[in-house]
Amino acid sequence: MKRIPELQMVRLLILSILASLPFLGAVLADEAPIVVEQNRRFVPAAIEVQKGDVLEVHNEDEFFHQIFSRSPGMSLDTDERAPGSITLVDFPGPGTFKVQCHIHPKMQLEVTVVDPDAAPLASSSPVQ
Ligand SMILES: [Cu+2]
Repeated sequence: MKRIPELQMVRLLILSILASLPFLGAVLADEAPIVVEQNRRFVPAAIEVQKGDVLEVHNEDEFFHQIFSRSPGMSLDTDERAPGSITLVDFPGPGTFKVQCHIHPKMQLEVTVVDPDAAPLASSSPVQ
């Protein structure tokens, strides 16, 4: 009989963890930009991320992909990545970076890294 309250505590704990999952998912989704590999394409093919963001690349195909970049400042050249794998990609700073797959040369991803703290461009002020 002593075990019943403990069991209820465990159930309550599990329920409260489950209840917080949708919120947690929303927070994670908000913070991590995601590109998926689908039908030998990056979706989306172009994405804008903020400086310091880590891009998640999800292999949702049923075959292997690989990612590399020869853009200046980038050091990205992964092993072949199995279906279902998630790869995290860092960028060196603001700029535009091209990401490709050596298995499927037509796969192209363009990542634009912006610095939200950078001063606005002079051209955005009204012309007189
Ligand atoms: Cu590929």
